Amino acid sequence: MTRTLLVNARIATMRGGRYSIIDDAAMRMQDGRIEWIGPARSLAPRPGGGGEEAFDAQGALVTPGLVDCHTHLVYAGDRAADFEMRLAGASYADIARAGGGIVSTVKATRAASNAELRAVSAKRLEALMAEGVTTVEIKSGYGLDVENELRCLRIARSLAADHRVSICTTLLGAHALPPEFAGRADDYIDAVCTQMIPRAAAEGLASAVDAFCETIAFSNAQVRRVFEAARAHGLAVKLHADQLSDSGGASLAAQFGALSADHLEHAGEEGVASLAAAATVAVLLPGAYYFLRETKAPPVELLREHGVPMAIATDCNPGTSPSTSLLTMMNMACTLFRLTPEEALAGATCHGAAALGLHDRGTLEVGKRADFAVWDVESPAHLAWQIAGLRPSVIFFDGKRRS
Ligand code: DI6
Ligand code: FE
Repeated sequence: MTRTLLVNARIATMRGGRYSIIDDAAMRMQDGRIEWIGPARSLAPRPGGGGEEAFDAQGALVTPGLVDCHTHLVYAGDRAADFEMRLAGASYADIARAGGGIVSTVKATRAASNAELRAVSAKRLEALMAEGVTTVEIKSGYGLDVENELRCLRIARSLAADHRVSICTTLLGAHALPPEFAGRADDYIDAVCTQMIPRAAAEGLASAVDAFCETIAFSNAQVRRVFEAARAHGLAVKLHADQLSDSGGASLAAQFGALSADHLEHAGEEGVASLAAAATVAVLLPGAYYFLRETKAPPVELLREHGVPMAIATDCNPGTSPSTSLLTMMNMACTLFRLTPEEALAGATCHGAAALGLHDRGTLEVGKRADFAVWDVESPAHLAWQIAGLRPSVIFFDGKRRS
């Protein structure tokens, strides 16, 4: 049995997604769960006595462990050449014709050995963890055939064996059309629905299914089929929705009770209202917006008005958001999307957890997981203010000190 008592902390519980501080707070933990939290002056002696290890936060800010609820971090190769071409004025289509784009990452990923793919993925995961991330979602989507999609999910899951972090996996078979199915998108969707989803479900490799709903990816009708198959196999759904155009993605996600609708730059009021009605989380991905030099920001004001929770994530992927810094995404959510630092913190904790359907974390409350980060800063504004360089001084995962 592990018993720990955190004292002398300024705790931002993030309860209900709201920011408020308990000054001079204490938090008692047992076996990875929070047993008691509140002002130190109200702390009663442990019932029945018994020792506990004390950790003195020395007045530092304590937040829930960060949750990165949208990453594609299992991939091989890089896209630096695409980046240079785009800087020189090439379009997405030019890049694809020159052998770049998503298909080049699929090629590199398929060619990588398990050990190689695991090693590069572990590095990205470790970079996220160093900034206080204690839960990460990892999507497949660069295998694009049954065996490679399942392989990427297996590698993602295996990372939890030697990293002290929670990993949640999502099957994104409907990410792009693999070259061998050129001109046969419906046949590929058949393979996703009749092979990938059933196998991922049967082998317990994914807890959710995602798709890229876009003119350059899959249509609403195709996504609907994917979601129906997910539902039939008891898997939750999420959607890359309205990133490049308003294609009704937000409404489609809501219709299926999706955990989250992600990107949403082009979502309109109808889509936002449907997200609110379905209690679907909006996941904002400012890294992709920045990297693609988009000019249309997601409808943050409408999301606020309709009370849709806004999560923030890295979207870590080689093509549109090659980042492993959730803190930088918090900065960008503030500078580019005009979130407040408190909203950004809620987005990287409480709402990030909700976007994964995980209700045992993301806030610091009795009964929740004792995953938290200790920061030598004053306020959420200090967390979101810096562009790179900030690290928590201490991270606890599952009630135990990780650093
Ligand atoms: N939306 C994106 O921005 C990325 N995937 C997606 O569904 C692009 C991924 C890539 O270009 O490799
Ligand atoms: Fe993505």
